[in-house]
Amino acid sequence: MPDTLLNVAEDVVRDMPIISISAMIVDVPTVRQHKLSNTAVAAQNYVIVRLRLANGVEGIGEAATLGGPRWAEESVEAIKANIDAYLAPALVGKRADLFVASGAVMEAAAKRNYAAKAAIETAMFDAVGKTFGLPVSALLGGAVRESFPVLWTLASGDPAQEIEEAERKLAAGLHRTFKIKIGAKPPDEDMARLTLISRALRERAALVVDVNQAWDETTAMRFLPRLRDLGIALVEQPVPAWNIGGLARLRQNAGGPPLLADECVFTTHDMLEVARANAADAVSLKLVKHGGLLALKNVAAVAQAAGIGLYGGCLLESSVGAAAHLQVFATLPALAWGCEHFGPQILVDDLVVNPLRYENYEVQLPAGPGLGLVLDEDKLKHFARR
Ligand code: MUC
Ligand code: MG
Repeated sequence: MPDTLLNVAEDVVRDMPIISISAMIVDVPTVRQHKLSNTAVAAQNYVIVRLRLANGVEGIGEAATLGGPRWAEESVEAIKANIDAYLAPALVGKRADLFVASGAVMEAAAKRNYAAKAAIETAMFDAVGKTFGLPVSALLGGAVRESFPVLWTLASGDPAQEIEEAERKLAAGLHRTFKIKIGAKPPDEDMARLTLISRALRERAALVVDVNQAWDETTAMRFLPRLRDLGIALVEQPVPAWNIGGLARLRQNAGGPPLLADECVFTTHDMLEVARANAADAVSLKLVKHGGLLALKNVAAVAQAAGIGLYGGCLLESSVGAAAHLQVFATLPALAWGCEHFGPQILVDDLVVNPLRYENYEVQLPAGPGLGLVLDEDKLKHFARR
């Protein structure tokens, strides 16, 4: 037997235990207010996780929220509390490279808490990748793409501002697909807003909308054909997350654009239910919903088995969370609907010294070991909640 291989394995076992996990809350203002159907934000709140291995390497991860516990049930305060009191104590001393076993440890320590678990698992992958000099994508099966078509979301609610913002993005070669957040206002007002945006942009850009669960089935049945006539290419989560039957009926009978499942798919079980009901054309994949990089791949596999397209979703992450998504998106055999990781660009500043790069309507997969990022300690201090 080649001794050297055995020696390497012994080193790995010795070096891989997690010796500490810390969680800090940061609040980063956005360049403008971002309005969804059920909340509006002027700052993004994140928990940054720092996880240290016995070999001295530090891994980082991020849990994003949107408007406190309004988009999903986790707030940054709850995420930090549950990491500090339950998840970190359960994992300290365990080997960071045993990702599946660690997932089971976290599952036993806390139910759901998907954003918290995803941030910790991301930090484990980052630390192990840095230890071996490998990008996280290599640990997840290897990258099949190095850059991703990326959209920009229009969400001020003011169509004149939104058209001007989209024109700037188009002129800069940054984005040519725009997602418009609707559902905060009555549907007729949204249709008037979308008519202006569609008239101004539809010849030069693809348009999609996100209703964020705001309509009931009857309203959606009435307005989905209007969205099709306005040239909308995809409609995200028009009805409440619980109404998977309604989503299926709309997909079959409304004659509207293709439907994207978002808030109705957190777990593999949710994905299976949507697939069985033929309720969606595509699914939005997000670490905060699925609970980690491996779980995201599992949800993607269920979708793919059912012929449901994959879309790289976001929750307005900074470069830390966005890079984690790109590392796993890079390994998906198909990502038919592109991605929406424009988050770092809507923040007044980023948390790393080497932010994600955007060019030619795409966002680049960072190079280098782990996530490929280096935290900016000054910025972290500046945005840390006191
Ligand atoms: C969501 O529901 O998709 C992602 C982009 C954006 O503007 O809002 C988020 C959440
Ligand atoms: Mg959505």
